[in-house]
Amino acid sequence: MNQSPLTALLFDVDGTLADTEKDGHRPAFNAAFNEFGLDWNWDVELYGKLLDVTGGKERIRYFVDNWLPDWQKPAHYDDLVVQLHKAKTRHYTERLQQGQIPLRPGVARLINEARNTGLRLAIATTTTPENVTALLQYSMAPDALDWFEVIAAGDVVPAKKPAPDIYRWAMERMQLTPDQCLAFEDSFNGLQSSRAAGLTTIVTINDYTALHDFTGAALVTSDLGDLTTPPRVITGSLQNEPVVNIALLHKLHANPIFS
Ligand code: XBP
Ligand code: MG
Repeated sequence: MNQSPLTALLFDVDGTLADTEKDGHRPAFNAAFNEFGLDWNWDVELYGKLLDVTGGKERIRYFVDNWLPDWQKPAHYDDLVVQLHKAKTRHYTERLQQGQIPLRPGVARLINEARNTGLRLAIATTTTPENVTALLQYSMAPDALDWFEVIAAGDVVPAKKPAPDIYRWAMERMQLTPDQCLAFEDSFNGLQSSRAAGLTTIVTINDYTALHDFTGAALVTSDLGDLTTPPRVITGSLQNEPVVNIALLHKLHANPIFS
């Protein structure tokens, strides 16, 4: 039971605000590998396995260590990873600028409702800050960056999700405690992170995360839902609300029933 009134919503980005991984991050990594003359190609299935590790630089290292054990790392390997990742960020943000990645169903609606009812908003993500800026600006609204009080992203904390640090970092800056907030996630690692930070969490699944273990979520749905297309409930209840709306958030916050 959360004793304090609901004050803020903390959103993950990748997989939660938009389906960014398969057609956004993945091709951007491949474009960077190509640019550097590396014949590495992360297909859709392999990328699903690589998503076990959060953080793009960390993911490249995980791939090299586990899929290319015989590859001779160059002397400048650490720098190569940094440069590859910079190129990947450029390719990714270019894709966003071209408007290639829409928000997931219900995200724009819920964020508008939250703004209209005075809930405070923040981002807590593993991804690079430029990626968040580009997604908010090009997929949400030109001024959407101003709607979020804190953007907690990337390397601001050394321990990425599933560690709770990024959520704690965001709440510290907002001077809020976990029982004043709700988190939105899409993945096992994300849920581990938000729960370890003490946050009641709503999960919306996607193709990569549908089979993850979401024990501890207050609600698991296909998406947030729009008035024409309600969400499919996987665990929990919409409590007589048609979609994941602010009324439901208040109910879940006041009386979270964890799966
Ligand atoms: C997101 C990630 C990120 C992105 C790539 O996880 O794992 O690594 O895939 O971003 P979450 P960068 O949604 O749990 O925060 O390449 O910028 O690291
Ligand atoms: Mg995510």
